[in-house]
Amino acid sequence: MIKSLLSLAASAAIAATLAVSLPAGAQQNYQPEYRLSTVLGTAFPWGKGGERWAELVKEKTQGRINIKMYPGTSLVAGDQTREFTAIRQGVIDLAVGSSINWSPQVKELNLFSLPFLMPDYRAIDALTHGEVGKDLFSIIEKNGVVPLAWGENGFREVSNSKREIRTPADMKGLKFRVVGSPLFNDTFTALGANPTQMSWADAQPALASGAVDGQENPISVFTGAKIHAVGQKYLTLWGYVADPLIFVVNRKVWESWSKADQDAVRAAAVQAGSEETALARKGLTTADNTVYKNVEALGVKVTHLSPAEVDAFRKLTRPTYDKWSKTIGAGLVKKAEAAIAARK
Ligand code: X2X
Repeated sequence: MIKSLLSLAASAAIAATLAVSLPAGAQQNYQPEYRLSTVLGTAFPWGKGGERWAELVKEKTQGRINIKMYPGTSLVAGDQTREFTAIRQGVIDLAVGSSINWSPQVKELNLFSLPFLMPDYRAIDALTHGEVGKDLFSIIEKNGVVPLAWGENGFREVSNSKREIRTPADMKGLKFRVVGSPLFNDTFTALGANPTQMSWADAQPALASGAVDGQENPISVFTGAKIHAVGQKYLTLWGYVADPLIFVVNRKVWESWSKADQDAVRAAAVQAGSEETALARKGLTTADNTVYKNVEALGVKVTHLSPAEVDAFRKLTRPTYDKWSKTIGAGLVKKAEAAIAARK
């Protein structure tokens, strides 16, 4: 009797110690670690954004939520077009992902890949920070994933190893690595080029070996991955599409957190997203164009197109725009066009 009372007291003491050693407010169903997926690591604004989100979450939840980042989409073996499904299924707990990589599952996200829809940064902001952004978040939510904030990969510029691109004719026959949304195949085919889809993990060796002649990515990716060093000597600034990044959480994980912690994770995502966007745009504006200068200093020929030159590309890709508008939804595309026309 005394013995069992003693052991009862002992286990109560152990329980009390355990409760004390848990951080304030932590619930038993919190995991010791949450897995955050990104494509790019900390050599790029994208990975820095993920790292910053994790850091801010830790701070704002007093360590209750501990996030580890897995760049290289390593949680899905580099297959970035499977990332969204993995978040939905809980293989991934959180992600900072590109609209392009998730568009095979969320077809409305193809909006940002419509060629020449967004002429400048204000146009991107008019979409992501307006009604269109809200609509897209509710679509993502309906797909079983909780969206919290926007970030940015950037305007995607075209590079290659063969020759300067000034007109669509210059692209004829060139082999380009394109990302995993079929819309990109259509766009490059319409321009007379030879597109081939592959993951970012496969793209780098393909560029290095010359299996492909060119690629398209934001300049921060071009410089971060140092692809000038594998012969990408020509870079044309045509700004034909831009991909925002979206900060999201798996729904079950989200629902396992207290309201206060949900608010903290959301506030951290908004802050990390806006810092990341600023970083992605740094040096790429008329006020500060140091990035272009730095790329030229690497021996890359940087070609700026005039509005008339851009029009030639726009004209040839218009049928692709129209075809994909139907897939995205004519109503959403109209709303986006109106928001861009009215941008401040
Ligand atoms: O694969 C790409 O080109 C990248 C890194 O930009 C994306 O993940 C969309």
